[in-house]
Amino acid sequence: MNDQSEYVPPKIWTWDKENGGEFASINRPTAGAQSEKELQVGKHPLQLYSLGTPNGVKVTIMLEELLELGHDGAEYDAWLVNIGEGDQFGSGFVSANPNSKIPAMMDHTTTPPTRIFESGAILLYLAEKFGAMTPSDPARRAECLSWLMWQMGSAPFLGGGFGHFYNYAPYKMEYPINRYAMEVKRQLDVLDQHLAENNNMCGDEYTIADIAIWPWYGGVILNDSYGAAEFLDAASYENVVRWAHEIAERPAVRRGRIVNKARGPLEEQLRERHDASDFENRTQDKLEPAAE
Ligand SMILES: N[C@@H](CCC(=O)N[C@@H](CS)C(=O)NCC(=O)O)C(=O)O
Repeated sequence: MNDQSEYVPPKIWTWDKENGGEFASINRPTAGAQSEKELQVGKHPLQLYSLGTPNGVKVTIMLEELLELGHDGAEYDAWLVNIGEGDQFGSGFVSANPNSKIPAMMDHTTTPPTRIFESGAILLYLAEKFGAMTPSDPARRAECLSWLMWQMGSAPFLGGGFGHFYNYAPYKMEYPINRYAMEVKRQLDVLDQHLAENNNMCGDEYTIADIAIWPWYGGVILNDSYGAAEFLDAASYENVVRWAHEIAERPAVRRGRIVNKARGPLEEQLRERHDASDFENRTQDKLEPAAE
């Protein structure tokens, strides 16, 4: 296929299973459960069903930060949802998230258990439940929630737009890569100008806004996502670079970012987490090669 040839849309779109790309086998134009599969439930009040992607690690970082602050009620079981194998379409997962995307969480301290899906909603739910990681002053809280929602609205252009066409599409196309590179660089400049005046996204305080934004934009800056740091001239966003490195060094971030991770170096994978000691007890020889 030639990216210069013009696509003439048919009168009615139909699903072409052969459209290629890394996620071709799991993407489909319908919603709902495709198989019967109950969710596993562990011993802790919070049950997380996720994968160590940028959306997934927002929640595991948040939970590890809460535990670091001494909120024992934030103990959690993190179950691996292998989206490459279609786990997100199992009946149990769909009842936790009708949108069939990780992360999804169940809070078993309520009767019946409360389901929460969408990573931004999970961050906010946890912040409110524990009274942490979000300012209480109304003006500062408004700023924090504004940046949280900025992330939810902006990252699809980075992941679904730029990341998809730069890294996952079956072949490289100039038009979408150009369009999304332009938008991602604009977003990085938004962050860079803001972080020139602020230590973190909401002033000095480290909040759920930082936790939401870091996995996506820190991932690009630290070259963890798409191998695009050079292409996007990530080093030129000096304030984002400073912020990304500072957050990467936080103990809770170092733990949270490896939970439910099933790709990359084996020493950076803790596929499931059921106890705080799992981090120490993790040994490389216990891990099998990553299932892609
Ligand atoms: N807006 C959602 C996005 C979640 C999302 O896109 N999750 C991806 C992995 S990062 C997923 O589960 N994809 C599986 C699929 O599309 O079938 C959130 O922030 O929670």
